[in-house]
Amino acid sequence: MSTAPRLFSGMQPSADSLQIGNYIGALLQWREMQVTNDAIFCVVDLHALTVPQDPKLLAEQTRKTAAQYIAAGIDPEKSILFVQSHVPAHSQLAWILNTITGFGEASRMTQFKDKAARSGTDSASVGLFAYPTLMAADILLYDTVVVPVGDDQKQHVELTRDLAGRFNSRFGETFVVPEAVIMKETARIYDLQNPTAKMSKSAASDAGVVWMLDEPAVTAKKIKSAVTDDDREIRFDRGAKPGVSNLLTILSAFTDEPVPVLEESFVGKGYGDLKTTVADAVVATFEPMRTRALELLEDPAELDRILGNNAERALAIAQPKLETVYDRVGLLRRPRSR
Ligand code: ATP
Ligand code: LTN
Repeated sequence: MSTAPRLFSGMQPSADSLQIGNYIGALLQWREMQVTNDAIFCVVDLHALTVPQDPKLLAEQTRKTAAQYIAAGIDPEKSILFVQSHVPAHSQLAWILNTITGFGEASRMTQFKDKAARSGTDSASVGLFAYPTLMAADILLYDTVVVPVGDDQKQHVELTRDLAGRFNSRFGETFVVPEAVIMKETARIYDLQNPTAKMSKSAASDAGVVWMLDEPAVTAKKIKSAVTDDDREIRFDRGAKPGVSNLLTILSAFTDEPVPVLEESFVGKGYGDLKTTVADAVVATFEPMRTRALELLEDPAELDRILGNNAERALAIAQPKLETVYDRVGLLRRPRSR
């Protein structure tokens, strides 16, 4: 038995490729945290269904997302890396949690309010409304202690903590109350063409999005076309110089050099030098990852074997927890036929 703290995190398979923000804001940190934690990483395909997806694409996007986790250094032997829908206990526990979640409480979730406002509240689904209780199920099934997420998910982890406490006091000690570990704000990456908007997998235009699976020449071209400003100074100033600041953040993440050291090294140099340096650093890291991901995708049977084994490992933890929950709330156990 491992005594390292249990960690759980996930990402939606909402595109073919992950973007540089997913890498810097999530994968890079997951890779470091898997060393000292008993980590579980999930491709949350059920969550992706909360907004319309193309059924012809979703399964492939799920495979591709898993391949990119591995290519970026998530170790499916040490950590558990699995697909959410392969472990039915997630939907089953989510239902139970729905029954102890207040309608008003769920209505206060800002991600729901934002996403519903974007699609028009009437066309938002009940699934989108219940997104946070499915996320709570993901976390609580595994006795998770540590939940690394971006700032935007903090409210969902707070809800998860409230639900765990509520369940425990109504039905007896069952769940571990988890802690959010908020990823560094300095790891937030912005769109290269619109450097005040967060870079996102589902951006309307992909001109300012750097994909892990882009060909190196495309990546370099996008970075060299990044929007900057009319000034000439290479200095971090998020308000006055969002484009240059974004490039410095990216370079800092890929080289492990603090931003002030980078600023110093660019004294007397121009934006062209900065962009070339960033493009080289990103390509040097992403090219081998892209190659590895494509290799994994060329052998779907091997990838499926990995995902199948890992789903079994997840199931072995989740199923007994679900059974305890069913007992605690008073569901009749299914008689086993002999
Ligand atoms: P979507 O557009 O489908 O919402 P997304 O690219 O915004 O996708 P998510 O799937 O919501 O990404 O998030 C996955 C992880 O990547 C989260 O941990 C999130 O904090 C991180 N992440 C996403 N975009 C960025 C970004 N621009 N900068 C830093 N981290 C990011
Ligand atoms: N909602 C998260 C993805 C997610 C998650 C989780 C993160 C689903 N289930 C459990 C941590 C723990 C997101 O959009 N980044």
